[in-house]
Amino acid sequence: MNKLLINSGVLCAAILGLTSYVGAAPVYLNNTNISVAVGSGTSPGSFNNTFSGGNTIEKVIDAPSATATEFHNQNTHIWFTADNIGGGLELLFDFGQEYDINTLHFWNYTSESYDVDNINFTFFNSSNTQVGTLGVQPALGSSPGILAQDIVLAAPLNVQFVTAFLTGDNRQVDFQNLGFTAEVSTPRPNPVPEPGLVSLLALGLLGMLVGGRSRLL
Ligand SMILES: [Ca+2]
Ligand SMILES: [Ca+2]
Repeated sequence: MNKLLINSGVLCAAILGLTSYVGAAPVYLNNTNISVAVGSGTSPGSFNNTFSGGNTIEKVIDAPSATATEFHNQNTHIWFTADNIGGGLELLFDFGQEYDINTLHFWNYTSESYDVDNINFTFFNSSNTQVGTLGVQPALGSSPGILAQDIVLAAPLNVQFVTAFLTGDNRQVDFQNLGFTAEVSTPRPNPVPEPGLVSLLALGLLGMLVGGRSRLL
């Protein structure tokens, strides 16, 4: 076989190896891959029947997908009533690793009398360094089947921990789920090619030069 052809093959293989590094696919984060807890920043108030019947705060992240429909009942929703205006519920999310958030999903209650009116988010990376904040005034939930409102975000990146403070203008905080679609963060800056690949590429280039010269001779 022609030496130039062989060396071109080696070169192509090396280039393919370098360019095969691609970002991870977006995933919906729920109770199968993240955790949620009630934060100590929660105001004095009542959880009403949120925890009755053995239910836990995991009800916040139990939607199977971002497009899931949820119906309002004692086993699906969270209902917190703050003692004072301005008081609210604090939730702490732990993603287990850093993600770049693409979309925020929120399944709100269906009427103004109990729905969530404002959410203040604070985002932190794996070192617990703050990487962003966001204020959201969510829409009312659809009825009777409650679908998520999707809020597309260009950032934040490299998020592992999220704090969300949810309030209602009338002290009521009632909703079904809070979710995120995100991609596992890639190391930044872009990773350096492995030494083996660099050597292979150099070898391919050298081979092409030698091969080209021998054809000229
Ligand atoms: Ca739920
Ligand atoms: Ca309201």
